[in-house]
Amino acid sequence: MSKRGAFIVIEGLDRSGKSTQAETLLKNLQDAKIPSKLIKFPDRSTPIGKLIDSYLRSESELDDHAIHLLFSANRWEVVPSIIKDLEQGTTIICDRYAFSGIAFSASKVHPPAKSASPSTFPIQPTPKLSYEWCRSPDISLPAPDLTLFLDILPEKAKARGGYGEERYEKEDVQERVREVFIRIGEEIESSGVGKWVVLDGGLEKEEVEKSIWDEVNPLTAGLKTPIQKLW
Ligand code: T5A
Ligand code: NA
Repeated sequence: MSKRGAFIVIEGLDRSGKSTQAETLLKNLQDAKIPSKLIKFPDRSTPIGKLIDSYLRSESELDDHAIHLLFSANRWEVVPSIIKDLEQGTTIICDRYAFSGIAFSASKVHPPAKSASPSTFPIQPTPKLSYEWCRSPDISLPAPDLTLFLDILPEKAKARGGYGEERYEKEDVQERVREVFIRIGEEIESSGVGKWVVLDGGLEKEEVEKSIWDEVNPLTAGLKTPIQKLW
């Protein structure tokens, strides 16, 4: 059996440098003559992606369940092409994946209830969608062989260009999102399906590039193992 390409996902908070690093990695793979391709979610170019784009820009409102399912459908519509490319030996770099889907949706909370007497205790916000519910539409998607999670403190991400323009780019949201990402990473690592690596996204671009290459390099020879499924 000939070798297949590796499925590499780059995840992280908003402005952690995912797109910058995904493009650099593509260039480095191409320079090394490794057949490779970059994809990104949400893919705003498809009919489903256009609905997502309008929602993210706050130009439209959608029920939380409905937008979550659209994000998932936007991944499922690309699955046949992901599998075909991997089987033909192309390595895929994927800028965000199902993990963003879970982290952002499971972080949505109800606004605090207006009580008659102000409480002296901090009230824990209640999630709108459970973690399990958020995970279910993405069950059986192709599993990444490697997920690189670019970790960054929300306050540091905020200082970078363009922050605050889209719906979820608020510090309290990003802090909850980061917590969910950490939980997902622990589950991936203990499931034995694919590898989850946390990298410091707060470093200089060139340093992050190097830490990514150290992780990706062992996969550039191609893989003989079958493509696995998420969870
Ligand atoms: N979402 C997504 C869901 O809710 N559900 C889902 O299922 C999915 C897939 C849009 C939103 O959708 C949500 C999550 C998001 O809130 P998007 O289209 O990926 O997702 O968002 P973008 O706006 O394209 O990307 P991000 O905001 O996440 O930014 P990146 O890609 O992490 O960061 P990047 O590379 O564009 O860099 C940002 C800025 O920082 C600089 C760059 O030059 C740029 O100006 N920078 C650095 N500066 C200093 N040091 C470094 N190391 C730097 N690296 C980059
Ligand atoms: Na991006």
